[in-house]
Amino acid sequence: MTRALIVIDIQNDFCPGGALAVAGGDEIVPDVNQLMTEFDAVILTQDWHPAGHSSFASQHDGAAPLSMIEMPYGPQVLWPDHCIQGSPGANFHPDLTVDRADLIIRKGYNPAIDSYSAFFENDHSTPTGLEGYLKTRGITDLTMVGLATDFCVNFSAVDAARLGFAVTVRTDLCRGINLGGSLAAALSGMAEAGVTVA
Ligand code: VGL
Ligand code: ZN
Repeated sequence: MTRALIVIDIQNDFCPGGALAVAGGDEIVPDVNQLMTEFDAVILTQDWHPAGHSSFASQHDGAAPLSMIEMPYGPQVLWPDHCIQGSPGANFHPDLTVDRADLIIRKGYNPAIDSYSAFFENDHSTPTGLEGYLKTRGITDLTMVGLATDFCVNFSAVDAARLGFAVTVRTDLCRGINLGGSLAAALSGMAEAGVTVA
C-alpha cells in the first residue's frame, strides 16, 4: 500500500481576503503541513485559470457571481474572477509547505471548461493526467484535504473513488463554500461514492 496526501487548492484566493474566500480556509494550513510528514507522496493541486475564463461571471452579460448557467458540458456555477494564472491570488497560501510536494497539478487552464476535480475537467471526460501519475507510481490510497469541501475536494474524491483508489477525506482539514445546500449534498455524495468521510 502506497499512500498519497492530495492537498487541494490551498491558494490565496480561497483564503480570507481572497477573491473567492472560503471561511476559515487559512485555519487548516498548520495541520496540513504536519500531516504531509506522514505520507509516502504529497501532491498539491492549484486552480489555474486564464484571464477571462468561461466560469467567471464577468464573462457573461448581466450574470451575477454565484448564479448558474448551462454550459455545453452541463450546469456551471459562475464564480467571481479568481486564481488567474500568475496572479498573487493563484499563489499557494504563504505558510503552506510547498517544498514537500512531489507534484503540483494545475487545473482549470482550458478557457472553455471549468475543472473542479483534480482528475477530470467538468465535462467528466478530459483527464488532467493525475490518474496516470498516481497509478504509475503504484499509489493506491489517497487522503484529501483542502478547499473547497463541496467543490474541488468533493469532485476530486468522487472521481478518485470511481477510478479505484481507496479515498479518505479529512473534513476537519477542509473548509466549504456551501451554496444552496452544496455542503450537505457533497458529504452524502462522497459517502455514497465509497469515500471515507472522516
Ligand atoms: C473551486 C470554485 C471555483 C475550488 C475552484 O477549489 O473548490 N471552487 N474554482
Ligand atoms: Zn476555479
